[in-house]
Amino acid sequence: MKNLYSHLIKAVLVTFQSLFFLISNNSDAKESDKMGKVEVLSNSPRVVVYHHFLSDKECDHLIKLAKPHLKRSTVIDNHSSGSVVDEARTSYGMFFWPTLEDRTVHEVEKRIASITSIPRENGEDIQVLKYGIGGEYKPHYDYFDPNYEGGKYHLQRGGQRVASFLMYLNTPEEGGETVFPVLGIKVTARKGDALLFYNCDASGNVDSRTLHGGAPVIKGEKWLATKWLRKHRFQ
Ligand SMILES: O=C(O)CCC(=O)C(=O)O
Repeated sequence: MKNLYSHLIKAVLVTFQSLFFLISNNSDAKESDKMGKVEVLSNSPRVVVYHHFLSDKECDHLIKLAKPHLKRSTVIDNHSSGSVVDEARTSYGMFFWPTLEDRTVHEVEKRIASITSIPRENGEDIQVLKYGIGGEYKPHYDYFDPNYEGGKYHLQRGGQRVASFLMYLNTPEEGGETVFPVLGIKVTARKGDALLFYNCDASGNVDSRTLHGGAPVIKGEKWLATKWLRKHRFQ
């Protein structure tokens, strides 16, 4: 009888240990399982919100990693291969680079590739942006214009930006929505949600209806991570 009890206790212990191992080593599955509702805001062009794409912990971690590296954001200079500070974009930002990218960044990258079906190598590095009060990005296009020198240069580095993937890392107290003036769409910045839109149609033609911007932050601050996805491998 004593033997039977000790076997039983051992079996229960092993079961608990295995369960604990499975739970603690399966954090990737845990995060993606929590992913919430998918909201299609427009079919043409395709504009979709993935609620709870990131966990609170992932959002906080991305902010913490990015914070020491923020610099005034720039926009592409149409007349050269460079970029310039412009009053149309008043955020501070940084791009991740390989040695700064940790397990969380890799996991987020993997999840973006899986949800968009666009290979990771086609993506530009993730960029984290911070907007203070009044900070905004006036309506613009993410795609390049081949009629300009700047556009031509950037197109050589992996082709057109076929899609944009935006992840809200916090919830501003007021303002900071992502707006699409032509489509009449306004997306509330909510911590953990992600917004995907396609800048090109199925034939690869750019779609001017994707004109979009970040509305001014009225109260609090806004943290955003963006990823631009190219047609080909980004180089
Ligand atoms: O801040 C936003 O909501 C929009 C950001 C944006 O348009 C961009 O980074 O291209």
